[in-house]
Amino acid sequence: MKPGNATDLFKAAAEGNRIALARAISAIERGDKVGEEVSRLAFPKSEIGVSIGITGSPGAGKSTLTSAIIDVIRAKDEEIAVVAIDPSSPFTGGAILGDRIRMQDHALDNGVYIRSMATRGHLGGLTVAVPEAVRLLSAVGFATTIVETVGVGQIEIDIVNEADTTVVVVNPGWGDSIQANKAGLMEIADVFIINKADRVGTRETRRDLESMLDLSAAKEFRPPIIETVASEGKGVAEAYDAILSHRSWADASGLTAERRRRRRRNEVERIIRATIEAKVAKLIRDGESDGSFRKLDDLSLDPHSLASSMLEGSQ
Ligand SMILES: Nc1nc2c(ncn2[C@@H]2O[C@H](COP(=O)(O)OP(=O)(O)OP(=O)(O)O)[C@@H](O)[C@H]2O)c(=O)[nH]1
Ligand SMILES: [Mg+2]
Repeated sequence: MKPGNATDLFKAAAEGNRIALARAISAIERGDKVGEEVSRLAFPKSEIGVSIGITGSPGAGKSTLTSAIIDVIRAKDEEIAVVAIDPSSPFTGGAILGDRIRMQDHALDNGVYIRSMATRGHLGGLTVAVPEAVRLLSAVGFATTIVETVGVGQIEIDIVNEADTTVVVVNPGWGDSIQANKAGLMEIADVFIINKADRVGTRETRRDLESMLDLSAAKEFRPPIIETVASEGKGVAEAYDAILSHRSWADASGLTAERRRRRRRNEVERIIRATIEAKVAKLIRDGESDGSFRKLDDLSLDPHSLASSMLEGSQ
């Protein structure tokens, strides 16, 4: 296998070569030509597997829950992939190591593939790279891919909302569900999980969620609320059943097909946006280096005229 050859890389990854898979995802992450080619090869088989998005506030227990769901899936002898989104902000950066340690339970299991992804490098960042990586994982044979991300920003919410089923994890205690609501997580949930249900306040949190659901625009599918103690594996089988029930309903009602249709279009839009943004950045850099902006500074040329001439020059 020659590194850098997308066809060989994809073929090896599809045959179960994990090193090839890791390299292919790195190429996607960088957003280079090899990454694009790998994505193109993966595309026809990119919707065989299903995706589950898991989000919630920092420390809600998403990784612990993911790890417990892996146990449930492995008990059925199915393979599973996990994409953990490394938030590059220092605020949550410290949690990455924790994730790795928790996930290490599965490190020696070849039926489990865990990958962190970060924003670095890619044109369009995670919003372009993550869906491509999820497609690749499906194409190389993973029936299920979980995408774990902290629900702190619009980018993370966009990513997780494009999964076939979106799980929002909240904790007991006054405030967490309200925070989740403010962050826009209520609207995207297909399944709610109250994790750390061993703590006080579980009943109140359930009541909060129920009343928020009552108030929100009636959805065709009312998200179920499942209580878990992920650190002890309690309630996790029920949580996974709720995910499967949502999926059956979504498949039958046409929601899955509709979401995937929207996701494909969003991907095109993001790629176009990222490409145009890169061109804008280049025009500005060139304008600085070739002195075009000086005319602006001595007020001899107005911004409209300068922008027009720079755009014309780039044609
Ligand atoms: N009491 C209790 N603690 C839990 C439970 N589930 C997870 N924890 C603990 O909560 C802490 C955070 O768990 P993580 O799984 O890292 O949470 P996370 O949501 O992935 O965190 P970030 O990725 O940093 O946002 C850890 O110390 C876990 O052991 C639970 O059900 N009950
Ligand atoms: Mg985590």
